[in-house]
Amino acid sequence: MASLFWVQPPVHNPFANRGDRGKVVPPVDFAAQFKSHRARVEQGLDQLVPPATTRPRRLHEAMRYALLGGGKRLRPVLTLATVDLFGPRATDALPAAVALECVHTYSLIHDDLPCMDNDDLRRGRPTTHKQFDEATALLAGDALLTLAFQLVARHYAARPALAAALTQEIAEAAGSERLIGGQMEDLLAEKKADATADELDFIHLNKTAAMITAALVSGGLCGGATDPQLATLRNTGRHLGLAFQIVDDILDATADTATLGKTAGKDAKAGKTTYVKLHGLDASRNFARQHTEAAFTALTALPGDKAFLSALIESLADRAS
Ligand code: GRG
Repeated sequence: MASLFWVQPPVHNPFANRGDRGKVVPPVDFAAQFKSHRARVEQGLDQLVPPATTRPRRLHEAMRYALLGGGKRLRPVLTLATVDLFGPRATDALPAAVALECVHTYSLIHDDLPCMDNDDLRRGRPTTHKQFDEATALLAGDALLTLAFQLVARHYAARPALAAALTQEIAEAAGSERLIGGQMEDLLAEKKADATADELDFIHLNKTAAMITAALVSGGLCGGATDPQLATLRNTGRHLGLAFQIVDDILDATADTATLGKTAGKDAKAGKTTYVKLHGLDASRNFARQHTEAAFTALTALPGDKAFLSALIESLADRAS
């Protein structure tokens, strides 16, 4: 399968050509479905984020620069793909999907700042602080994080229980024990010669897997998932998040800057502990494969047609084949 992000041979996907209860269905047109989900996300971002002409203009320009300048849109597409599993009576998950992309983009803006990763390139363009200035980038990140919760409160006001559940899910994923905690431990680990495997797992489970899990769970919440189904989505997100991060480490070590759209080889240059540094390339590829297969296994407990979601998971693993 040729994915929209990269071109690699396919891995075995137990859901390919199969719908619910193993019923054979026509092959999923992954590229077309991804494009359609992504187009919905782009439109949602454009419409739900204040126009660049909003006062103060410079701040809204910076928010839109960071948000609308590319990116795979993995998290919002995961939300839309997940809610689709639950059928046509689900609540529209687009505002939640946009909120997740706002949180993710804020974290990228702040991660790129000189006081953190000090990067010049993001999504193939100058980072927000390079394009504007540090203070504007900091405020644009703050504003995107805040906007995420404004969107959830506003768009799910008629469903207060759903609004509360989404708020809790996204806030916990983005908070001090998950995304920000993972980032903190990442910064602390950089100051040491070597991080342990346990520290590396904490960093990746929280810096990477937490937001991916929140994307799946938010789709489930909009779809009215039961508690066991939400637990399954968390388990899927954990494995998918770890696979995604391991693949990210492999790509940092093997791909070039032009392909990645961000500076390649940064981890090794910074002496950073990664899966590749701890375990080597082959073992890292095996770990990524194992977590991908565990994500496929978890998916079997969910309702609906899993063909697109599983093809998306498969394409993420295939980036490092
Ligand atoms: C500043 C609180 C705070 C957190 C920063 C996102 C992040 C945490 C750091 C960026 C560096 C990094 C390797 C994070 C791991 C997660 C990850 C791979 C993020 C990049 O996500 P992609 O590849 O990016 O989905 P696009 O640009 O496609 O959206």
